[in-house]
Amino acid sequence: CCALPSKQQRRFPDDFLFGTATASYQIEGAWNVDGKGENIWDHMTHNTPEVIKDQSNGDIAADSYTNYKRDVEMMRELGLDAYRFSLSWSRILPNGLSNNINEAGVAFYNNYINEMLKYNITPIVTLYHWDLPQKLADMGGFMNPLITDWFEEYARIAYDLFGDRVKHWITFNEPREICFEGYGSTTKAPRANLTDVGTYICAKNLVIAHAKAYYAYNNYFKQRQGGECGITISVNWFGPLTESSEDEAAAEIKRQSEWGIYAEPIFSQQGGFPREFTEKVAQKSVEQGYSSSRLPEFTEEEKNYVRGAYDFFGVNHYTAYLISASEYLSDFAVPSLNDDVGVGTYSPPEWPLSNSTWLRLAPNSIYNSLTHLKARYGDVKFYITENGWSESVTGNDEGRIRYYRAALESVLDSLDAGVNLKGYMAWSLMDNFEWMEGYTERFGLYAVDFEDPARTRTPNKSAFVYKQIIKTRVIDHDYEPDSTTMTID
Ligand code: GBH
Repeated sequence: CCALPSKQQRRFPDDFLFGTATASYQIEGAWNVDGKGENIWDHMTHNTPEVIKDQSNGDIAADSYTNYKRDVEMMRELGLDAYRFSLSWSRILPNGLSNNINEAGVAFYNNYINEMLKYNITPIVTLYHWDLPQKLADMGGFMNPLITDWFEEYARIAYDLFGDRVKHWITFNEPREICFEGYGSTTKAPRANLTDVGTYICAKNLVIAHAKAYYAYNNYFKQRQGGECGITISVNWFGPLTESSEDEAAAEIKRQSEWGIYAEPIFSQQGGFPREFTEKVAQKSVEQGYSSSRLPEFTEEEKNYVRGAYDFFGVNHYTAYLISASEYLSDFAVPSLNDDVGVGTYSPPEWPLSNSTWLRLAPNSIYNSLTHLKARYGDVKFYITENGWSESVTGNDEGRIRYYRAALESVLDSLDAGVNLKGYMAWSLMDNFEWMEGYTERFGLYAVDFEDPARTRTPNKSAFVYKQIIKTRVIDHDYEPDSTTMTID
């Protein structure tokens, strides 16, 4: 009788926001142009270039400061609903503090935002994606509790300047990378390597800074401006290597140490740091001769202030790891977060590897992460604020296409499971300065020619595939673009 559809194709909701994400230091360049102040990435790459794989820096990067209209043109070519980018704190406040607002920096962001709005592209703004004003680093950065006031003042200035047009605010990008990588080890600026307590002091100060910025928005701007404010946390999936209760417990403590110490204070009912992890650090600290735990406590007042300080949970998701209690081969510093946790991490070699050592295509990892977060924290509103794949090939980037299709199937599985997921941002719109990896790893839907003074951008095949998914709201695994020329539909 009737023609059945050849394939069961699931649709993304019409109001689901498809976007791409970038970060100021990774794309803008213009590091000392028009009054911008120095930040910790300018400082580190200029003073110790040897810490960056190719000795490069973000002085020019993709030069979005000059090319911002081309960036918006690419957003239009892709048919994006939204674009997530970050503000450079020291471009707006050159010394980090509120007394000196750099009008040229403000004008740049006004132009960028207005250009997006002209074409109905929704700006999603991150206040802090790792480029701390150097002056604030000189005063202790996230080790100094005053960071909570410095950040709140900066946030208020940003809401005041841009909040008439920006309705989605993200306070911090990836607390783990700020705290563990920047303060607890040496894998991000400022490379403080305070392995014993750096991560933990930063974690407490950061979640309080987030909460202050959240309440500043909620109490003084939200009614007039009508937007929302949340935080983005890196949530990779950490599952047990075997079904043993030891491995399950190991995976749980690993999750608590990776994202729980930032998510639990904000999103849980009870507030404060996660329980098992808190007990573990306390016990280790006693064994090591400390008279109190290396993990700071929250006062009851602080706990109550921070919990519930969100409108949404931004998730940066890339991959998964399998965790074991027994295969623990440690060359970790003692004391340190990894030593406190004391578990083994395993990456199955059969999971396809990207051009980054840490990034494999893991099955169902978005679904596993989001359903876990929903079970733990309740019916929170989520956005995936980053997800992407590095590849050495430009042009015919089949590995990236396979990754995005798999990821978006996992997004649909999450929606089917009732996760309140409102949008998805691909990392990244274009190739950019990949932190310690310099320009050796490429995540762009558009390739950037960093040898070319014009920083010409050229769409990879994945750009055409993503565009088709956004347009049709379905994933067609057989789709082949019939052209290599981009147009604006
Ligand atoms: C994101 O972090 C960042 O938000 C974004 O700026 C960045 O460009 C993107 O990832 C791609 O890397 O080299 O083994 O020490 C994702 C979390 C944490 C992943 C640090 C890479 C380094 C691991 N990142 N990690 S390793």
